[in-house]
Amino acid sequence: MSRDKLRRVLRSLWIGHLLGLVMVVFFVAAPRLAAAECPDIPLAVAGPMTGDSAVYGEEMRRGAQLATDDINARGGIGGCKIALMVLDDQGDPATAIAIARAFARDRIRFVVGHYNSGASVPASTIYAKNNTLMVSPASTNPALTEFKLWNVVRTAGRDDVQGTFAGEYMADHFPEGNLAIVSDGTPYGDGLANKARRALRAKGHPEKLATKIRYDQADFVDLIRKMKAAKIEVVFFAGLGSQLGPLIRQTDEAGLHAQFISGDGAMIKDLTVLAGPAVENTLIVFSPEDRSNPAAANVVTRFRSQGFEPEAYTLKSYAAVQVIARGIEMAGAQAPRLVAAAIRSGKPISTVLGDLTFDAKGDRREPDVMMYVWTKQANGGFSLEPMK
Ligand code: ABU
Repeated sequence: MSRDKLRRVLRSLWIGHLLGLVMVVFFVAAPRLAAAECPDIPLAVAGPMTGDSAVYGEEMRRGAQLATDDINARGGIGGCKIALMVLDDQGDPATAIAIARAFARDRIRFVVGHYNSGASVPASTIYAKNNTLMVSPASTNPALTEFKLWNVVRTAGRDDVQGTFAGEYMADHFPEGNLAIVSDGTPYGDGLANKARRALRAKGHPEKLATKIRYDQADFVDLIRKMKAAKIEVVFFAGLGSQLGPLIRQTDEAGLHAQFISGDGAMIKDLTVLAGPAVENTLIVFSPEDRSNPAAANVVTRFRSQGFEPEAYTLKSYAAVQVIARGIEMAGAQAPRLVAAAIRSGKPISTVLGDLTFDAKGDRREPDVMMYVWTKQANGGFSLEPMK
C-alpha cells in the first residue's frame, strides 16, 4: 500500500470514528442532556393525610397523583416531568406553617393545598414571601383570597357564597323553626357560620342559639342540653363531617330529632356511617357534582377502575394540578409569579371541572352551589342526592 493510500484509509477511519463518536453522543448522551436542561418540576400536595380529616387528604393525594401521572404520560410540561411529593399537615395550622417554611428551603415552588382554611390562610403568607404558588382545592374561607396575595388560587368555592345560600335556604324553608348555628371554632367554621347568620338576619329570621364546639370534641352532651333547652328544630353546623356525623347521632339518641344542615366540609360518604339512620334528610351545601361534568368522564372511569370513588375534593385536586401545569405553559416559564399572573389572567383553563377562569385574586369566576340531601334508598341504605 502506498503511503498516500495508507493516509487516505487512516483519515477515513478517523472520520468514521469521529462520526461514530458524534452518533454515540447524540443518541446516548443527548437525552441525558435534554433531561439535565429540563429537570423535574417539584410539586407538593399538602393536606391532612392522617387524623380525623384523612379522608379529605386521601382525596387530595389521589387527585393530584392521577393528574401528575396523566400529564407526565403526555410528556410533562414542555418536556419537564412533574415530581409529586405528598406532605401531611394533619389539618393543623402550625404543621402547615412548618411545611411552608420547609418548602422555601427545599425550593418547592408549586403546592396543591392545603385542605383546611385554618392551615391555608397562615401558610399562604409564608408561601408568598418564599416565591411559592399555592392552589387550594378545598379551602373556602374568603380571607384566603381577600388578603390579595400574588400567589393564591383555589379550585374550590367560597364560604360567603355557600354560607349565604345556606342562610337564605333555612329562612325560606324553615321560617317557623327555632334555629341553632354551631361552629367548630375554626376559621372555616366561624366564617361559614357568620355568613349564614347574616343571611338569616337579612331575611328577618335570626337564630335562637349561636354556639361553638372545639375542633377536636367528640362528646356533645352540653351542646345537646343547650339545644333541647332552646327547643331547637333546625341546626346549621359549620364544620367538618367527622364531627357532624357523631353530633347527628348523639342528638338523635338524646331524643332531639332536629333538621341538620351543613356546608362543604361535611361532604363525606362516611357521614351515614358516623351518624347512623339519623342521617336521613340531612342537607349539605356543595358545588354542583364534579363527577357529572362531561370533562371528567374519562378520569372518573379510571378512578373507579382503581377501586376509588372520586368524591368531594378529588377532582378539584386533579384540576389544581392541571391549573398549575397550564399556568406554566401559558407563562412560558416556571417562575411562580409569572405562572400565577397567567392563571389569573381570565383566560379559560381546561380541566376536569370544565373550563375554569380565575379573577385577579385567584377565585373562580363561576362559583356555584346547590343543595344535596341524604336520602333513604329502597335497600334501606342512605345516599346523598341532589335536592330536586
Ligand atoms: N371547605 C371545606 C373545609 C375546609 C376548609 O375550608 O377549612
